[in-house]
Amino acid sequence: MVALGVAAALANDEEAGGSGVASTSGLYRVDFEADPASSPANRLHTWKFDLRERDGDPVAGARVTVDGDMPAHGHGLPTQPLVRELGDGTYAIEGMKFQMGGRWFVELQIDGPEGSDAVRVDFDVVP
Ligand SMILES: [Cu+2]
Repeated sequence: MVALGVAAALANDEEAGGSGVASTSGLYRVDFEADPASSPANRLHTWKFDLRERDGDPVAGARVTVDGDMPAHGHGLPTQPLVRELGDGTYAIEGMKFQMGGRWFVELQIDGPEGSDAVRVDFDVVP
């Protein structure tokens, strides 16, 4: 029943249009405005996400750094994306670029009022 509950919660998130991911230690939750798997190949673009505490409160003033990698190819991102706080717990990641289609992961390192934690998303970029 627990597994079913988790599946139902994930399904609800997807229906709401969000792509919510809990951080590794559970301190934060990141809701990406657009599904990472919808990222374009070989084009500079911006990601936006909402950063929340475990209880759902928006997180202000977090310092977030971004790294990404294509494990099957042994290379990372061609850019060094920068995170900018937009307010109300919303942040933008500027300078995102995936130079080819295939399997990628992106990791956000979050330093905020609740402590340090990381969020990782694995997704396929369509060439
Ligand atoms: Cu590659």
